[in-house]
Amino acid sequence: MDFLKRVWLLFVFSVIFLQSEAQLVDKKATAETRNLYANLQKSQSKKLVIFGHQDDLAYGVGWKYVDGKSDIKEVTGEYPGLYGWDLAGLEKDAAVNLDSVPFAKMKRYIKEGYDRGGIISLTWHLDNPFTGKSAWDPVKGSVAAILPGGEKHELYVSWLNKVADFVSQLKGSDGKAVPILFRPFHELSGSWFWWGRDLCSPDEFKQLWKFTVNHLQNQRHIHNLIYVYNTSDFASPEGFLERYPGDEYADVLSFDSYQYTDPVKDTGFLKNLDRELGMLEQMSKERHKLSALAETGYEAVPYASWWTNVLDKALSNHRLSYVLLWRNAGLRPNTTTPHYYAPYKGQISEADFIKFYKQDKMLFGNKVNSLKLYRKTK
Ligand code: BMA
Repeated sequence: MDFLKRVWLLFVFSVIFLQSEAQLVDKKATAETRNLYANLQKSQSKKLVIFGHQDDLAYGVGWKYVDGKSDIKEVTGEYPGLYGWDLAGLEKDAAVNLDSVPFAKMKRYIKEGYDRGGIISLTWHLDNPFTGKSAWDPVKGSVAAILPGGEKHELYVSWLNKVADFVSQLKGSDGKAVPILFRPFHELSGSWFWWGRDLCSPDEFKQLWKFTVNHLQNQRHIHNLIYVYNTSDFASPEGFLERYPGDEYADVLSFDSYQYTDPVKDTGFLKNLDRELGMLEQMSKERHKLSALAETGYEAVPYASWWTNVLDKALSNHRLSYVLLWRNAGLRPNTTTPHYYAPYKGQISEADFIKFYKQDKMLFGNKVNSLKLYRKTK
């Protein structure tokens, strides 16, 4: 082989190699964060799916703040593989988040989850800095007001700094910064939160996202975050990507989708979820990103075989790194119907959930622990 041919082949191989290597948004990410991302790319490519649950260790149906307790553990014998938490309230220096979880306890639960080898994800239903009301205050102009030069920009920066402080305090027993799947401005294609689709332009949204990432990384030197882009239900790749800030600003592509109708009479949810997961898989593959179903569920799971007859039927056709079920709040103040998305001991879908859990491809706490996600693997 002559010299030029060798140089050419070397060039071609390095291009292929570089493209197949998954790159994080944060080029200074900690070793544990990089390892987690690389290991999740591997488990996703093997069609393994990690099971997650919001607020799992804090409370469940009929109980609150009992050390070691978890509805998922009571039903399956194992903790979930991923634990979701929400930061809303931090911005106003509250001691508890919007669902009454004390931040001091949350820090401890995050440490416990990480020490067990599990994954942590964080959302932030932050108040509207423009109006001072809740996240569910869809007022046009709110995003514009917090961009650089906007009248509430400094206020937003001061809130973001509180998130940076919190996140930098999350350490495992090994003293390492706990890697976090950070999913800010979630369900961005809906219009129920102030950062939603009808309330700002795609360009304003992208500016907000980029500012947030750059500030955390470059001003606050936070290097344990994996950035999760998240829409609500979507009809096309174009719709999903309308507000996508670009491959250099997102590590995970995800969406949220809930069942609202009776699945026995209406198969719409299953068909739609299957279709969305297909589009997501394709978009993630093209960009070497992770995909996730970042929130799902059927409130109070009134259909006994929902897990195998609905959720699993959609999941099993696709590659995705994790699925997270929303919180088991039980009865909320001033309501008559219980609010929960995962079974508890005695719930009607318990037996079916156990079947779902027993599948090789579903990863709960023990299997996730054995994957050693924070270590470098070959
Ligand atoms: C919603 C409900 C609310 C909760 C909010 C943020 O879906 O669960 O009760 O306050 O999420 O966690």
